[in-house]
Amino acid sequence: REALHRKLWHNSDVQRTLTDRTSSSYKGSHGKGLVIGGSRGMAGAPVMTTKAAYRSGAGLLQVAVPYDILSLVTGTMLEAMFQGWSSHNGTFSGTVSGDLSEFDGIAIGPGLGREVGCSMIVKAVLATEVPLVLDADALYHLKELKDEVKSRKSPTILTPHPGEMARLTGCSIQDIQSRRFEISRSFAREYGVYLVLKGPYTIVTTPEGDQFVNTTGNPALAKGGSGDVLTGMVLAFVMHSQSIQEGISNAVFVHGKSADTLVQTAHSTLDVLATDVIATIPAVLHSFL
Ligand code: NPW
Ligand code: AMP
Ligand code: MG
Repeated sequence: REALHRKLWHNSDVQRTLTDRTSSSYKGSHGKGLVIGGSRGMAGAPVMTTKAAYRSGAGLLQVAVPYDILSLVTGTMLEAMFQGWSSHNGTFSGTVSGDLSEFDGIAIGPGLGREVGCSMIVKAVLATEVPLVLDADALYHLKELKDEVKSRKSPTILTPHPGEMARLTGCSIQDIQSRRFEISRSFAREYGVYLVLKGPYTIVTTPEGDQFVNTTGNPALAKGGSGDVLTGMVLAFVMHSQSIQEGISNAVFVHGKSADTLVQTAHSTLDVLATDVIATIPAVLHSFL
């Protein structure tokens, strides 16, 4: 029988693998990232993703949102560069139709919406040879893009919650919850992706089927926006880490540890906002670096 590699990811693993900047750093050496998402009514999601990515070490971030929310989101964050895109009848224009290979990483999905035009953007992004984080509505569009996922040569990271995992696999949510390790492993191997199955004890599975189980987090994270924050953290950590798995596991750990820190200090599990989690990333990182 094939040996199963399964490990808990602890504080000591983060301490061992998290690397600081060097004195010769410049903004381009820590990751030029692109966040694609947002739609009418879900303008906040890509902004939270981007803020979380900047708080997690990204060097330079661009955000691509539909033109109709561009003016709304531009004022929400001074450090990021915003770009617009539009999609009509299956074609799209704007940043996302240009050369995406200049980026060190792309995160797509938070607040993106489910319009057909958005699936064209997901398809275009899958075709670029850049590490990619697919979350939220990008996962919805993957239903029709399975071959494009399988044929990618750069790292592909999927961050589904159990509902999204059920949609991706055609299993019920109950099935997913009762066979989390097994379903994650067969999916990651079949599609050649890093699979982050979220929830308490989030499991990170590599394309080879190795599994790393997170040891932080609490029910304060069961609130709108938590996943959008995690997506930005995964993007940033992957861009500045030596190993994709270490980057993902560290992002998941710090995300959960931020929520743990909040409830151990000034909050209850009832009142934590996703933006509070972003604001607590610095304290957690400070404990390691
Ligand atoms: P139910 O019905 O709740 O019991 P979707 P989404 C299930 C954006 N956001 N365990 C759930 O079950 C996101 O970025 C924007 C078990 C339901 O069936 C996306 O673009 C925000 N089941 C978009 O909203 C803040 C679970 O999955 C289905 C589960 C839609 O994302 C909020 C729901 O999944 C939000 O992040 C669990 N742990 N979790 C903003 N401020 O702009 C979920 N389910 O249909 O993919 O919807 O996750 O809400
Ligand atoms: P999303 O559903 O996409 O917003 O993602 C929710 C995020 O919060 C994921 O990172 C989950 O692992 C985390 N989360 C949600 N509920 C809990 C919980 N009860 N305990 C620990 N983490 C949770
Ligand atoms: Mg989500």
